[in-house]
Amino acid sequence: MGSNNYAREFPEKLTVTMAARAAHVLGLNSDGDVVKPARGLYPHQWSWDTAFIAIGLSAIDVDLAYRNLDALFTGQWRNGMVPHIVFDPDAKGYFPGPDRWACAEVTADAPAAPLTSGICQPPVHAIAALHCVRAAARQSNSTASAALRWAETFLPKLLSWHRFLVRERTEPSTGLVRIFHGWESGMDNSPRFDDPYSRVCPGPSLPPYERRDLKYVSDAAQRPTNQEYDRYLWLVEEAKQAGYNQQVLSQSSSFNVGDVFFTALFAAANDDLAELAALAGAPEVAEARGYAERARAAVAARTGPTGLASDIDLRTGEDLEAGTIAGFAPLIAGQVEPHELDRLVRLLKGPCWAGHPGLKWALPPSTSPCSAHFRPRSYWRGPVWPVTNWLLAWALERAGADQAAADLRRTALEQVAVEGGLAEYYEPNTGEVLGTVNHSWTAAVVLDWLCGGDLPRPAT
Ligand code: 9WN
Repeated sequence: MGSNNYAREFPEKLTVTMAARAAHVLGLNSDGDVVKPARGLYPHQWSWDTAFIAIGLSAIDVDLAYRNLDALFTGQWRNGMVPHIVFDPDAKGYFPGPDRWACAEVTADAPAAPLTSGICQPPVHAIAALHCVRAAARQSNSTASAALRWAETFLPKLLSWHRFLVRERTEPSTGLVRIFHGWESGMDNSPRFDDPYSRVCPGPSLPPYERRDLKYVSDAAQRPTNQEYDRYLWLVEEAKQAGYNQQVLSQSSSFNVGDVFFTALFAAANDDLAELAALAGAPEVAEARGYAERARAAVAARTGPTGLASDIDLRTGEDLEAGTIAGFAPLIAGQVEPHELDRLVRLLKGPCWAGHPGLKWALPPSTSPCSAHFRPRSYWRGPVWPVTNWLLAWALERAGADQAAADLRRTALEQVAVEGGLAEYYEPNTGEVLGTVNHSWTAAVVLDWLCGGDLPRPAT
């Protein structure tokens, strides 16, 4: 599914300025070919960031997009897991770094080089790969054939990653992908995880540590709290203790959540994997379709009467209803019935989400402003994230809700244009830029919105 090209709806000067700025930010955050999420705060390669970065890069340099995906997968584990961070040995200053994870010391599954973290993030890489291949196909015959050659080399790595998630992470009774750390969701301190985290009790053996993230944000309230960090670090100790063995962790981890948003992205990624396999003439089309169907069914089973889905705490069986953007998992998972789509669009535009009267921009915050958990400045507890706007708009367009997708993208672009910066996240009531101001995935989604997709069609 190609994105619409919003360049045709913005004044040319603004489009050129924003696109140039977005490309500049990606350059600013690059070390050689590898685009990191942000200088200072995130100086290594992150897993799902890399997929969005590739999507943005595909509009301007598709070979560079492939190289970023390939670089990430040099850190792929022998069991297929794509780690959430691939460390750059020359970049210092992020905590927890490779010493704290100690993956290669603890398990033969982890590569000795490059060093990596020991958990994963949402599997959006097949979505990015297909996006790149389609972008290349629109550019020229030679880029189209080069794209197929690249896809043939990338496909086995994607398959091994998806098979890991099926074999090691799919919880049999719910069919949901389980996560052992809030970082795996990509929505670290979302109130989705408050209850499960309340049961993570750091022991006295938690080694001392110094947070580095607070050096890079102007206000600590925009980041997770120290108590949350203790729990994050404790889970790293538990994972090491289990030798990063997934079966052991499924019994021992004090955080064990069936994540509906992760599972929904897995469904969508398998649809795209099936399409990539078909394009490359590979035999795994039916396998990927089967994974997609099962993941979609698991999300559907967690969808309540409101139309939104909820996570489950697999340790206690508790439903985790927190009014977060992850509730839109059924939209992300795809193949929603027309009446469900209507309802999801109404909810998304309605007074508890993008239509809330207190919001500066009609964009869905990470937590509903109607929820008691809503905190407008605190990371995944309320701010608006351009990257989730991209995902929702992409899913709406894929479902055929073109107008809703167009409205969301246009407003998201306007927000970035007016508020300035290519921020990691935005305060929903005031529009203030929060987190890092030159964030790669924000730059990448802006580039895709402005320059990706089909070229503008002449008016008829
Ligand atoms: C921990 C890089 C990453 C994103 C996550 C986001 C944040 C890291 C952190 O930054 O997490 O992985 O240190 O806060 O929550 O989604 O991938 O941009």
